Amino acid sequence: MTFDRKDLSDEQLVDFYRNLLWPRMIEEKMLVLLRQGKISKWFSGIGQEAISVGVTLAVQPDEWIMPLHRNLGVFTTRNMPLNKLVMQWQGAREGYSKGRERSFHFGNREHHICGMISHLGPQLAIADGVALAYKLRKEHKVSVAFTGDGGTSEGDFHEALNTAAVWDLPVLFIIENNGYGLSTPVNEQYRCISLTDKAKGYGMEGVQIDGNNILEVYDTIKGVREYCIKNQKPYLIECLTFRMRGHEEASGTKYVPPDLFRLWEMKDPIKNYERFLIGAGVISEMDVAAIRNEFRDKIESELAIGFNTKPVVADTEEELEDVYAAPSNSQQGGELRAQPLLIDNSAINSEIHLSGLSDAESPLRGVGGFD
Ligand SMILES: Cc1ncc(C[n+]2csc(CCOP(=O)(O)OP(=O)(O)O)c2C)c(N)n1
Repeated sequence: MTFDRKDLSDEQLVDFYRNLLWPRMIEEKMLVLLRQGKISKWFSGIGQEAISVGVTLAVQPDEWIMPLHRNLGVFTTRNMPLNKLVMQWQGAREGYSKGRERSFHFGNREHHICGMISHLGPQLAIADGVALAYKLRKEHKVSVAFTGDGGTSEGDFHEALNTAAVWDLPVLFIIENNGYGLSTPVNEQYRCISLTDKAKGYGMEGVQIDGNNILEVYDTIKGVREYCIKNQKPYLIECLTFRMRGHEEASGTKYVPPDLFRLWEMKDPIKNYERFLIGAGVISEMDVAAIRNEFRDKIESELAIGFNTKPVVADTEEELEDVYAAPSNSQQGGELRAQPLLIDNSAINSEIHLSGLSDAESPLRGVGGFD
């Protein structure tokens, strides 16, 4: 694996290393806790961290990311405290979604992370919506959506990429091609040579990169982000990697040929990057040991806080309060019911000028309206 540091300072390279190692060490601890029966379910991103971490480092902290079930590195690189993540995973009230979801099906507005939708595709269209909002507000931003190789076979993938291409939306579509969609290998998933071939079909640019090389991920995403903002266009990035554990911990890996694990173990994103940093004299073996010790201690102290919560007692009234918006003044004291959302379409349509279509022909006709 070849690392090209370009103009990154030593401090940045070490910062990348810390960001990369942190989710790996958290996950290693989670696997132990799982076997001790202290947590119930875990989707592992071990071996794929360079993608989550590299992408998150390369975009702005206030740009929305739509992650999936293996993207712990997105959450940690956005500096979500581990103790609160543990509370979330335990279904505690003190977590991010008041005990309503566990696992990675949650988001957080403050960190600009959208909760994953389990159906493996809808987050892609949401990224379109966010990018449309950036476009209409003339904000120089991109939205980012993750999908797996399996997710690319969903109808949602087609709809989201086609819409982004036709509406010229600045979206980064990141495919983590990790060889398997549950037990389905990629040769049973698609017939194109590379998933970036699909980009051509939508009339957008695409690139395939080594998803285990953090500097390649970072540099590519930084460049592509600028392209998307400047040209107001989407981009498809296929990151090659491998799923080093089972689909989820309970399901095993019997269907994966052992040679593949041996091959990809040699391409481990952390070991390779660590070797590069030591070889380049950026860090020493002693520095590595010190960082690992620091993280080990931090994980223990954060877990102690994270596990120290009481079980949730459901309160129906409070649950309903989070379902409906607060009633307006005119409704006070009256019956609470859903109100239609009225948006002035003409303002949207005239601002976006999609392909020079008239308002009546515009694909945005009807956004928020009733026709
Ligand atoms: C519509 C739908 N079908 C099936 C599932 C069950 N499921 C969850 S993750 C997954 C595998 C997805 O594979 P891929 O997109 O390659 O992502 P990976 O798990 O490899 O990261 C499946 C089949 C689901 N959540 N939604």
